[in-house]
Amino acid sequence: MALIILNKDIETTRGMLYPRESETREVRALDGIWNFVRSDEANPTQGIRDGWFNDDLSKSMPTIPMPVPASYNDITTEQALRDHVGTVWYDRKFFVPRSWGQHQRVWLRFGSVHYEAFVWINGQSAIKHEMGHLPFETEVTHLLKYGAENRITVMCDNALIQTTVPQGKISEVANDQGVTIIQSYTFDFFNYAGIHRSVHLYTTPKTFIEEVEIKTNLSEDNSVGTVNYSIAVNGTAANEADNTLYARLQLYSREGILVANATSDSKLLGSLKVENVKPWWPYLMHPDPGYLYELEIKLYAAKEQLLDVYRLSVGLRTLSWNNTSFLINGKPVYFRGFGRHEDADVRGKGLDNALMTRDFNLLKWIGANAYRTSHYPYSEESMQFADQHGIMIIDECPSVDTENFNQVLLDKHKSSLEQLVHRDRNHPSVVMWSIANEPRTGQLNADTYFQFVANFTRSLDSTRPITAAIAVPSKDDKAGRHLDIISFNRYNAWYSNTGRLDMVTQRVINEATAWNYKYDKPVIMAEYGADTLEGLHLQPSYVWSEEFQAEVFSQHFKAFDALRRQKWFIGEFVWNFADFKTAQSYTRVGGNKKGVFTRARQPKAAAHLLRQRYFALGREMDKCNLPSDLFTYIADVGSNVQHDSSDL
Ligand code: BDP
Repeated sequence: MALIILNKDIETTRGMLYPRESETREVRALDGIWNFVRSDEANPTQGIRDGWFNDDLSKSMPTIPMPVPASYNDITTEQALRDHVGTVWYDRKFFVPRSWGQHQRVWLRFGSVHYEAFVWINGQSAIKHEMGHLPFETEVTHLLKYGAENRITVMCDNALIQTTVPQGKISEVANDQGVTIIQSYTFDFFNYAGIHRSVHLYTTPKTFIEEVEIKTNLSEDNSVGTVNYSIAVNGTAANEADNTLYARLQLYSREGILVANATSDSKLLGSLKVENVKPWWPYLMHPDPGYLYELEIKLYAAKEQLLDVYRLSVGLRTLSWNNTSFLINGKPVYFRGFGRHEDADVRGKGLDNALMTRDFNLLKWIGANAYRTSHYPYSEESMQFADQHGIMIIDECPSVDTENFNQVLLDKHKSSLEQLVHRDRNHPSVVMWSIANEPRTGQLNADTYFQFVANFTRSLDSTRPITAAIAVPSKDDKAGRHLDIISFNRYNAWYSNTGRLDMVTQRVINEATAWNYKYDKPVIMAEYGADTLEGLHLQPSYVWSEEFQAEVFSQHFKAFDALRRQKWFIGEFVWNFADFKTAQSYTRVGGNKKGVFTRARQPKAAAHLLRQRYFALGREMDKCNLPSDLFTYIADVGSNVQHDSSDL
């Protein structure tokens, strides 16, 4: 293990736009049922050596059907596939219209493949990408056959080692027949793998809008907004005659009214001014949260020649923070939300629009205004949803339980943040970057390591604060001084002092206070909770019961209310939104059951309690309306009815 870690430059990526149709672009999804092969664990590179990508996979090996997008693990009934370690293969055929072969370029884009992907088109290598949960793309214009059938082949490797993000370990262990390969990891969510999000083919003109970066601002009274833009172009026209390109930008309100426009010079950057602006507000902080404008960008070459059109949703808001508070549009924010997972029965971490929509409905039902994308970036589709509904996001990179800090790991960790910032920087819902979950920040080297990671993230985006969810005791931590906001995770009455409801409140107050005392920065409790088996009722409350979860929450609420009186305590996040699958362990009954909702997205008893609290907080702080069904009618007990123990 290297003792000295250097802040080296990494291979840079670029800002990636979500594939959208326009007058100048076409988009086609390659989602559907693909053919699939599980490699022999003992021979993971066989497919490469034998050239499985040169022809249909079915010519090399028997294939099975596999849905895309989805994790492959829970699709069949085979334990060998669920627990597979190493490579798997996918392929499918598709047609490309003849028209795509003329005067344009074609791109292949994956929303995410976990963990490493190797892609071939018609047997020729197209792209390789390492890192789950993040998109990647490449030009395939020269690899495609137009007006003809094509084949795409993907090899996916799920192996996590000490230099992947997140880290894992692979070992050979004796079993009853000989030896077997075991993947282990310290985090508890199941290492689902496969083609997790949509695969798109899309066209662009020869010279096109490749990157757009938006930064917004509001006047002090929130009445005038500014949209600062900068555009990067890719293409032949750009190389040959840079100085003849310009962009026309038009900003439309939600109602489709033009509210601002601008024409850039050849630098392709500038700003638009919006009078009487409608700022982007979080859910329940304003009667019209998640207000988005549409920015239409038209790229022109000399003589008014329209080259490309791209449209992007824009929310105008400001963020600011200091050592006691975090403000949006000048108003202090108190976060009330969840840590979550992308996880569901059968499809694992595969994108599912029905599930995503249900999850947002539940978030709104319960009165949450935020979540952290624990412990990796979530789908781009969910980021768009959060923009539209005013749900604030603490956007986390895939670094979990980071330890054994070394140079290769640092370079990849930085790359994961660069890819994340490049993907998500234009989302108004993203209000903070989380650079790690529960890193071992007491270890030697953690100080330098996190200084590099935090400063690198700041150099990519200085408009959002940086946090990390830390679980080492504050006295041992070496990373907090590099953060803007301190988040901590702690399981009082669960992992420590199990069952002791009388040992929660004061401990939470003490720990939050210690963090604030050490770093003089705002503090969030980013995880607390208790495993709860749906339907298990025990009175008096006992661990794993629905009663216990509700009481653990309630003991935390007392602490949060005491802490809220100190201005620097700015948020509470329950672990977890819903039950989720984990690796097999005797501490888990069918997975992690700390969900407020079951894995099927139905409320446990504590959900109703949490809902009353989150709306009560919204009422107190942001004067939001309360839903009419928040409190169940019980009895009309007159206001002067007195009760005491003699009633019993
Ligand atoms: C925390 C981790 C989270 C786990 C949780 C738990 O950050 O990923 O799921 O513990 O054990 O330490 O429930």
